[in-house]
Amino acid sequence: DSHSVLATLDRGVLWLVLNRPEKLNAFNEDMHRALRSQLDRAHENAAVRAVLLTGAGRGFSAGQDLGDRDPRRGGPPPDLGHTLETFYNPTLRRLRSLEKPVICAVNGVAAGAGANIALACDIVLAARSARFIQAFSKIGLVPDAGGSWSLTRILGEPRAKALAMTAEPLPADTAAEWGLIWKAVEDEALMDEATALAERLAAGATLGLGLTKRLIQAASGGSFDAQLDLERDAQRRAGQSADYAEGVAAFLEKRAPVFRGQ
Ligand code: T3D
Repeated sequence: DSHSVLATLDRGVLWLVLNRPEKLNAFNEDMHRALRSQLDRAHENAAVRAVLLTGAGRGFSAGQDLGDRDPRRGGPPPDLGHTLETFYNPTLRRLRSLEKPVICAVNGVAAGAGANIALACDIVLAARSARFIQAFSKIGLVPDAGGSWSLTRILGEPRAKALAMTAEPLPADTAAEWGLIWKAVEDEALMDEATALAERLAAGATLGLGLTKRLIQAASGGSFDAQLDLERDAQRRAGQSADYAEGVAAFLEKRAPVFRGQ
């Protein structure tokens, strides 16, 4: 088993900790495989009702491990289109398509693909000392791991271009002010807040939360009219779930609902 991603299932929350702290959790192939297989497990295992992604040590992730891209070793330049298609893109697609809440606790610097993997999660909390860096331009690359999409969708072209072209670090507070993340919290409070949030969501009506994620992601690509149809279809499914029946019964009985994720 790989140690580059630590995984624990606790109270319905699958904790995934990127674990190459001496490299600021930079991605090598082993870490990619480990993260991907844990996300597949999150998809397949009904006992997983939320995912909490964070990093070990002082950083969240410094993106691609550049030690694996050393041009001084000789040989032809790497085919980065191939590495994206093989390693990064399946993980990004899995994060977005997973019909369960994915919370990201950005515990420190998030650079390059590390920043954009965080931004692809559903709810992002960041330690006040964390920074988001679109580091790509410093080494002649373009934003990947979904960054050109998420930065532009969320921030608009002016800020997206400036961040991507300058690679200036964006402090967590500014990221929150700009709506790039959910909130910045005191460093010491980050893990407690993220855990409480993940556990709350893991105790929620999982089917409804998964459909909510799908609807919101579909919204920016479609028309109001098409979105009404998607809402109708999703609500039809949610309305047949046991958790919905429990939610309404609990409301009428003036008690807290007990959701089972079904
Ligand atoms: O290749 C493909 O498949 C295409 C996909 C590309 C996706 C990408 O992510 S490209 C962008 C890659 N990432 C970067 O360019 C960021 C590089 N790192 C940095 O700029 C800085 O490390 C940070 C700003 C993130 C943090 O700075 P600082 O001063 O807090 O830490 P540091 O001293 O630079 O780093 C600590 C250690 O981690 C250091 O090792 P050492 O000297 O103690 O042995 C450093 O070399 C190592 N490290 C940091 N980032 C990476 C890394 N090692 C390998 N790859 C890294 N990306």
